[in-house]
Amino acid sequence: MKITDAKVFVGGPGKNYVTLKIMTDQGVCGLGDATLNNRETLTAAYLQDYLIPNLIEMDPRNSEDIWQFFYRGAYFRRGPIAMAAFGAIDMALWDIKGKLAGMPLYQLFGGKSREGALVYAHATGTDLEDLMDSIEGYIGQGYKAVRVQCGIPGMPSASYAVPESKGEGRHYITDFGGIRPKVEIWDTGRYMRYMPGALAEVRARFGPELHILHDVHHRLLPREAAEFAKAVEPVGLFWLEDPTPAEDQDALRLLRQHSTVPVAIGEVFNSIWDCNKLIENELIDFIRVAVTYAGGITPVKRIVDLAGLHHIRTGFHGAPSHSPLCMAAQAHLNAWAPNFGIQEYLVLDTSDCHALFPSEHRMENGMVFVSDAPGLGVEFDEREAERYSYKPGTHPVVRLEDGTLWNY
Ligand code: CS2
Ligand code: MG
Repeated sequence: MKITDAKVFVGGPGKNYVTLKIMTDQGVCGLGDATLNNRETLTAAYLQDYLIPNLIEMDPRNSEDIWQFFYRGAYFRRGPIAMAAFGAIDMALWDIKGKLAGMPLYQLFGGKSREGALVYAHATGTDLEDLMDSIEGYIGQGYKAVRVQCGIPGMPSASYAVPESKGEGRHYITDFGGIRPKVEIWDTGRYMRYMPGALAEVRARFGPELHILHDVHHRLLPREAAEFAKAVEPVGLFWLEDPTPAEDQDALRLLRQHSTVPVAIGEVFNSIWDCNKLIENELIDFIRVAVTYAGGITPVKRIVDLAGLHHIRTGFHGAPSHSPLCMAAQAHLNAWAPNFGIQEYLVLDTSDCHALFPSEHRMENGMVFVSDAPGLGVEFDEREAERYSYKPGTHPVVRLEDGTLWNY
């Protein structure tokens, strides 16, 4: 069996999805996601200029060897662009494997450990009352878990994931006004003084059953993160996400010594080497890698297994950063993983998105139910794709009030 061709598409409804389609001499095709938020043309170029020409003639069934060939063959290791491009190939090869076997991917991993997988939505508000309305809306739709973020009084500009006007509902991070980022101003003191009380009010309003998550987006230093974790302990968070900068695998030690708040980290990690110490030292409770950025199903399954040995559960990244293909790969892992925790879920439900990526994966009452179709269980409508093209966009950048650049 041989790979005969592969194509890359960039574009989508409100997003620049980077979609890879691998064709074989037996008529079976595979799909994969290489969407790297706000740097989408780069993964597409890596695929087109180097990886696809090497893929032609390879046997698509040897997904492990192909992954090793590209990873080791690059010599310069890791990095989000390379890993997202390898991730798309790996996903597509698993898709082909599933179609050849006539089985959904979760069957190839070991079958289902659960029927539905718990998901969380993003509730946001310009202020606390606006946030409460947003949470109520999600509870009304059947969600059992919400990530909560709100504006902070006196903060010089909107904070991470906070909409600019009231009742805006969903907040999309990417600004499609070009590639020059807007600047947000951040004040750690204001955040530290306000947010623990705000989270306590959310708990008081919605009672003990609701799973409440909160994302710090890497903005605190290790000592500040430890103080913040202690302050929010009475809230009973499901998790505190990215309290510290992600590069430093020792940064969570102090927090761990002072608090039992569950910690989630990993949406920016590209490999097992970014989180092996966090996992082995049991400094976290949830690992948040995404199948795309972390190099595909093959390496992510290894991370999930390592995490399982250390009582760490999954909480895969699922921001609008990822296409329904990545979300499908994660839906199959979520159905199987003995150490599944929760899934962030913000993608599969828009009608334009569904028209571009038709599938039987479905969301109901705050749970995702995986499709039983062979492979990933997602199609790609190439005629529908003609409606879209690449649009430059960017995240904001963050500065302190004196101008110092900070972590977005
Ligand atoms: C976030 C992301 O979903 C999350 O938890 O932290 O929205 C993140 O900001 C984006 O993926 C950045 O591209
Ligand atoms: Mg996050």
